[in-house]
Amino acid sequence: MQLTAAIQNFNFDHILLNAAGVMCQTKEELDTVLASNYTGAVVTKSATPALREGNPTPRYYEMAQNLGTINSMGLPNAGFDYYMDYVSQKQTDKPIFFSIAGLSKQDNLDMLRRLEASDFGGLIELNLSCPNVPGKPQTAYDFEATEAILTEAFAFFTKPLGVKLPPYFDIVHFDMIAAILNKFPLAFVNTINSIGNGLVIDPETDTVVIKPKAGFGGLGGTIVKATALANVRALRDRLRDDIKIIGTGGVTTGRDVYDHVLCGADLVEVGSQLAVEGIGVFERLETELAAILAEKGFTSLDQVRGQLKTIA
Ligand code: RRO
Repeated sequence: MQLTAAIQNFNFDHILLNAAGVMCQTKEELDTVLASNYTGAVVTKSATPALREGNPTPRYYEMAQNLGTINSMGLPNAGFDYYMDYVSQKQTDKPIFFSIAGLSKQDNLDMLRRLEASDFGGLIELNLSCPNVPGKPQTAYDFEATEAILTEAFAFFTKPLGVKLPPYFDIVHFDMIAAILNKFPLAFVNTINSIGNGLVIDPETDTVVIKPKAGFGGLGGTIVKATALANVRALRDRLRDDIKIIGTGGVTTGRDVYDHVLCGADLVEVGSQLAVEGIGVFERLETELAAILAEKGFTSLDQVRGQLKTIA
C-alpha cells in the first residue's frame, strides 16, 4: 500500500502529521511526533520572534461526545530561536515544517529573513490565520494584506514556503483567495485553521468554557470536518497543480483522512484528535485508512487523490 506524498523535492513516507499547535510546542513533544512510525513529518508550534506565555487558562476545552474542541491559546510558544535551535540540531529523515505567526507583517518578514539566511533545509509555513490574539484579526481574511505580505516575502524568500489559511465560507472568497495565491511560487497551502470565534457553553453552569475573549475561540475536531473538506476541495479546484494541499480539520477516523484525500489533499494533519487521543492516533488512522483502500481495491493514494465524484 502506497501511503506517501511529495511536496517539491520533499518525500513523505506517511501522509499524516500533527497540526501546528498540537504536540509541538516543546522539543520533547516535537521528538514524540517525529519518533512515531506513522507520521510523515512534523510541524512546529507557530513561532513569534520572542517567547509568549499565551492567554490565561482555561484556554482549551473538549466538547462532549467528541464533537470537537474550542481553544484560545493565544499563540503560546517558546520563541523563534528555540525552534531554530531545534531544527538545526535535529537529525531526522522526515521533513520538518517550521511554522511562524508574527503579530505584524514586519515580524513575519523578519522571521522569514532569518529563515532564508539560516541553514534550515525544511519547509516553512506562514500562519496567516491565528484567530486568538485579542485585537489582531486573521490576516488571511484581509485579501489586500495577504497579497501585500506575500509580495514582500517572495521579493527575497527562495525556500519552500506555504501558507496556513482560515476557513472561507463563500464561493466568491474561494475565488478571491485562490487568485491571489496563484500569483506566487507557493509550495503548499494548508487548509483549514480552526473555525474562528465560536462559543461553547457549559449547560450545568450557563458559563462559557474558556476564559480568554469572554469564551470566544477557535473550533476544531468533528464539527469542522465539512468546512475543512469544502476548503480543500475548493482550493484544489482553483490552485495551480504545483501548489500542494495540506488538508487539516475534522480528522478523527481513517475515513476522514480518505475524504480529505478524495477532495485533493496531499498530506493530512491531525489537530484536535491528536490532543484528545495522543500519539497513538497516527497508527490507528493509518491502519483504518489502509483498510478502506484495501476494501476498495486501491493500492495507492494516487488512485484516490482528487477523485471526489459529483452528481451529474
Ligand atoms: O495559539 C493559538 O491560539 C492558535 C493559533 Br496560533 C492558531 O493558528 N490556531 C488556533 O486554533 N489557535
